[in-house]
Amino acid sequence: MLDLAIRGGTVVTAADVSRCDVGIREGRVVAFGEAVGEAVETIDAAGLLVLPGGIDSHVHLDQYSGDDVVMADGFETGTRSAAAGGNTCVIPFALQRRGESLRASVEAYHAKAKGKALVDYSFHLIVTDPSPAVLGQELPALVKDGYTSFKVFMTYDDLVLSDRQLLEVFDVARAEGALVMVHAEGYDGIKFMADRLERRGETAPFFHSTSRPELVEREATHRAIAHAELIGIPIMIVHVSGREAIEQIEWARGRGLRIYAETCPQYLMLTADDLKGLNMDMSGAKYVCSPPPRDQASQDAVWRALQNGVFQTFSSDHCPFRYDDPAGKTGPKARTSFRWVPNGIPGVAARLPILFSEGVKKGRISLQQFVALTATNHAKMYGLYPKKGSIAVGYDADIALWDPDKAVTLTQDLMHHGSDYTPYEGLEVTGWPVRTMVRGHTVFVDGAVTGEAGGGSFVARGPSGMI
Ligand code: DUC
Ligand code: ZN
Ligand code: ZN
Repeated sequence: MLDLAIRGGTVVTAADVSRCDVGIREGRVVAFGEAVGEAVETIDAAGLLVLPGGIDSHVHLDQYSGDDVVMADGFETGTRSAAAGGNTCVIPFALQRRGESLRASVEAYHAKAKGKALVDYSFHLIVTDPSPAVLGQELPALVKDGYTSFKVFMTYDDLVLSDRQLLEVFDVARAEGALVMVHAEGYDGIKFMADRLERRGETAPFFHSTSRPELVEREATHRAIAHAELIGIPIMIVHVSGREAIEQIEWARGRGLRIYAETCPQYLMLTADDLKGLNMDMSGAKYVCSPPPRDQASQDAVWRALQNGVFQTFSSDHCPFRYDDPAGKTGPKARTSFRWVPNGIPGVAARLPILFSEGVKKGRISLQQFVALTATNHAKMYGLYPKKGSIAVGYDADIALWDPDKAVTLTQDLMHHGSDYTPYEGLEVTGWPVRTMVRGHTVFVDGAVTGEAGGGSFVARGPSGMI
């Protein structure tokens, strides 16, 4: 006897679309076919799509962001928002602060998450202080413990690594079989531009985008690729914003290098003009993220790259701050210059509806590409496969039921997050997750969050399936 049967839906994986039932027992898929037999509970999925739950492999939750700044989501509200957006697993970051042991930072993030999450979660490491102990002992031990990916930054005073340090981290990743995610924006170019803009009195949030033009992203992307080639590892370039970085990635692929890439909803839906707000007022801060949104030509390039396989993953880069809050986007320091506006926007709940509506419904990508870009490839890239990321016998029953024709206007209320705004307010989408199930348990249904804090579990990850 099954615990649960999902009957009559259209099941989509990264490979196939089929009309069949899904049988679930003890949180896992155990049967898949025309008729899966008796079950204690049945969900009628007629007219619905049965998709692997979204895996968002790039979210920030409860992450230290400066002494006077507070991130708007911890693990409870952030994963509630994830569930409301059709996601069953998220991978946030454990940030090492300089001088801190990496192991201690991982333990600190576990403490933040304990008993809070509604969906399953894992951690990428952010390495900011690659000391001999971190490189020689901590990273190798943490990779063995299931933290098989780490992010490095090429910008930000508190996070930036030198080229030498990047090479050293890359070398450890090679030796340990870990995947490095790179934030590719050049530190000195940004600093130079920001100083010059401030001297000219150009301090409104809009100038955040001027201070980080595409070419600083292009230059850093090229440099990261060169370092990866020198060491002989694949890398993942995260949050790619536009055509200049895409050209570098395509160039590298043409040379036979395994350079992976991720993009995010903001690079499809927003442009630098959004940062102007109303007449260059502070409301532009709602759209300040890094890299910044670009222009129409770059949006077009991002769509093409999603279609032709340049991007493996589509993530939210959910990095939420409140707008009307002294600890958020409009704090006293942020009002003095774009330089101090916290970088990041919420998006974990909006990611899937945006790509479904703008991508699948508008005929730009197939349903199978949607599943690959939002779930399967995340699982393969970050070592969650073959446990998560698809619907198949033996996999966790992480499933989202979608009404492909439901028309919805995105509003703050629908996001269920801790931020006080969504950058996508008013966007009309077609297609909506009507039920989200984590290991067979419904955590969101018909607009209501039903999951409980602590229902989500930590998942130790294996090596990337892509290296
Ligand atoms: N990088 C991210 O990955 N997220 C938000 C801000 C940033 O710089
Ligand atoms: Zn980043
Ligand atoms: Zn991010």
